[in-house]
Amino acid sequence: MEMTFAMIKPNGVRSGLVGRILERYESAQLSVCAVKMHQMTSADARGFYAEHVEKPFFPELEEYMTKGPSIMIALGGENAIMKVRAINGATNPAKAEAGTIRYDFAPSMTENVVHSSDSAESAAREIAFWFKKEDVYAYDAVSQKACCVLGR
Ligand code: FUP
Repeated sequence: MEMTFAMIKPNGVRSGLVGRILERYESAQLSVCAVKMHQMTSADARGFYAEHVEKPFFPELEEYMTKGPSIMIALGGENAIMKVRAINGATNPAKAEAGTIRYDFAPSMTENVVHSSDSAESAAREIAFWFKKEDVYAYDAVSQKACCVLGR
């Protein structure tokens, strides 16, 4: 059982895709373990995308990510990290497989609608970046699929 971080980016929220995107994750036996809506500041974007700050595409990415609220989500379940990457599709929607979120909804590489962690290390960093520990519910506590987990 593992946890990953996913985000519905500003154009996904603005286009009314929140319900449809969450449905895809939940239909894949993933549980929402934490969720919040938040509009990134420039400081947020620089921290969250620290590895990209010096890249040529960063100014455009920063503008996009700060222009409206996103939905931040921690998702738990079996193989959660790779499952969500597969459901989202390739970073560049032109290369995304049919039936993925980016194939269906993303207009461009910059405005690619969703994010998800690419490794266990990224997942841990990204969940901690957006959520306080006590606001992330254990997968088992949410899904009730394992016994003996009470509260958080
Ligand atoms: P991903 O792992 O799919 O979130 O993608 P990356 O971490 O490589 O990139 C983060 C975001 O930067 C992407 F969602 C879109 C943007 N990006 C570009 O706009 N151009 C690039 O060449 C690479 C990434």
